[in-house]
Amino acid sequence: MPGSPLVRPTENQPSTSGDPMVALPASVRLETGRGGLPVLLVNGPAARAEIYLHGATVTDWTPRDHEPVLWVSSASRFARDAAIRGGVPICFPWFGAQAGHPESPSHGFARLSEWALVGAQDEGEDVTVRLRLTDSDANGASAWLHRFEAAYAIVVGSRLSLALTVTNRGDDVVLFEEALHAYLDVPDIRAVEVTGLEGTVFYDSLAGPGVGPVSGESEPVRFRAETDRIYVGTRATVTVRDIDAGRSVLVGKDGSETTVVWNPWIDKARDLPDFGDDEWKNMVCVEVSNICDAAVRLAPAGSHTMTAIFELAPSARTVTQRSTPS
Ligand code: TA6
Repeated sequence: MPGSPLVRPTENQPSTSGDPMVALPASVRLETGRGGLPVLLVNGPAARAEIYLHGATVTDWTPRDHEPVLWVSSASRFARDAAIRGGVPICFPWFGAQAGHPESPSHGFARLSEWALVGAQDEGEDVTVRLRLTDSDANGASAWLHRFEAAYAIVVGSRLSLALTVTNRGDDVVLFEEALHAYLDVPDIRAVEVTGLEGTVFYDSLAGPGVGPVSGESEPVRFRAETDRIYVGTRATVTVRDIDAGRSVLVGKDGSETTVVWNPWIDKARDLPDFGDDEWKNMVCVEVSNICDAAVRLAPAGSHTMTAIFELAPSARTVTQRSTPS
């Protein structure tokens, strides 16, 4: 794109395509963000977004005329040795603790690694940003001795689409878990209900390891205490409905068999150093994922794509509508 600013794919490594620089459209700027971390600021016709190369973490998605959809803790660290507490961190190649490796970082190394910027372009109302992580770039990949490439396509528009494609670059079969650990902003968790998982079997992570699955509930998920559930065998779109604010966020997906729902409530929020004590009221995590029995098995040269699609339900009131009493 003639005249487009050229930037280095990552701070410390040229891109493997041999093209040392990446052309950015006018809708995308590479800036120095919080903690001095490189951040992409996307300002498209239909929405704005903020994407840290650190962990390929999308920390803001705000459709035009609407409030931000993603939540970030005011106590989050922005540092190379920490995951960002909020937005959409990527859990890969394991979820939670790594089996047999208690010393390994929770939720894997992808959210702690510097992803390379591969490209960005305008496509009508949408802006697409492409990032990549390989075993040679990843921080702490020594805990997982497999050669891989993870490609991440972020489409910013009236919908936010996040597609994670993992390719096995090695000679052995690999097994991995993945989750797009999305933190959604809600005015009050006690007025939120999550629908789309009724009747779906789930593991209650608070029940501890080795406890079997719980049969599905007929009601929407409502929050009255710490909630940490892994819904299995579900491809359903989930709706996060805020009854008071009259806003619903739909979380659609593809290539995903599990959905995690999490709110830390009071005590866990207080225990987490990078989470404000009262912030449990204002977020809910809905995580498009492949974990537990749904871990992905890839043959050499095999690829798998998991996609999460976020959109506001048509009934969502715009900023102006919310400020004008009906
Ligand atoms: O996704 C839910 C969960 O696995 C919870 O168990 C809770 O630990 C949360 O993730 C946060 O994990 P983190 O490693 O980011 O503190």
